[in-house]
Amino acid sequence: MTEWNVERAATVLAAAEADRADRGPVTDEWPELDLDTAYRVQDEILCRKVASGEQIVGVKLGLTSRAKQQRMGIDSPLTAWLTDRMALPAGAPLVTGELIHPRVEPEIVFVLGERLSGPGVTAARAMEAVSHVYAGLEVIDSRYTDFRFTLPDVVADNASSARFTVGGVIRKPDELDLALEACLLEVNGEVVDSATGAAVQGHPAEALALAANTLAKRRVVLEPGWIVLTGGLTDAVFAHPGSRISAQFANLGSVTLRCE
Ligand code: OOG
Ligand code: MG
Repeated sequence: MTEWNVERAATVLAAAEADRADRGPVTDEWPELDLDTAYRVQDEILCRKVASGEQIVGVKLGLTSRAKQQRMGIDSPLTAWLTDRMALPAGAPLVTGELIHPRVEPEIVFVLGERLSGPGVTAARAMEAVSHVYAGLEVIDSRYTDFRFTLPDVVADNASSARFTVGGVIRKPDELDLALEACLLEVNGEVVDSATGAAVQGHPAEALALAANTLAKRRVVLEPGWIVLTGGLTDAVFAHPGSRISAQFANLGSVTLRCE
């Protein structure tokens, strides 16, 4: 039997992504996989992506809202990497055939104007580092069958990251009360879910502070220009070919993905 290690887990998960072939949780075969090692798998997958020409554009938080935590059965937030390969330009379709079983979720997205480094970052300090706020849709595509995973599994799998897109309205952070920012999630013009920014850790700035503080333990500093996805406000919906998924925000405008 081959022994499990960081390299092997990275190879297996990268292959699942490249081949669009879902698989069982890594922890089924490697039950000793702990959280620190899972983050090393995540970093190893990132290193391989960077070596193949992708660029880091920021980070995402996952499992920051109760809606997401309850659906996935995991109650602790996590962080993962975003690369330029994942960014869908405005108006570009979501090509579902490139992915395994994509789901889409509405998120509040920050762009940093300054470096932000933990520990000790408060929500207020985090907001000072934000230059812009956008409406976003994240496309998640777990490499695990039926999105069934434990916390170390999903961390190793770069938190199911696949694609993301942001809306056309850019707001300054001090123009808005993001806790009260309302969002409707629509599929083919019908509202299927709704939330306010408070769904994400009470305020999306809390999620950003959490990212800065937990990434500090891995010696990662959030850099100016980085995008930060603060986590799904609602549960995610399946991206079926032919469907149109949009998030309508009260002040951040709307963002739509046409699924092919
Ligand atoms: C894990 C990724 C979670 C979020 O915004 O909560 C996430 C998953 O649900 O597959 O991106
Ligand atoms: Mg997300």
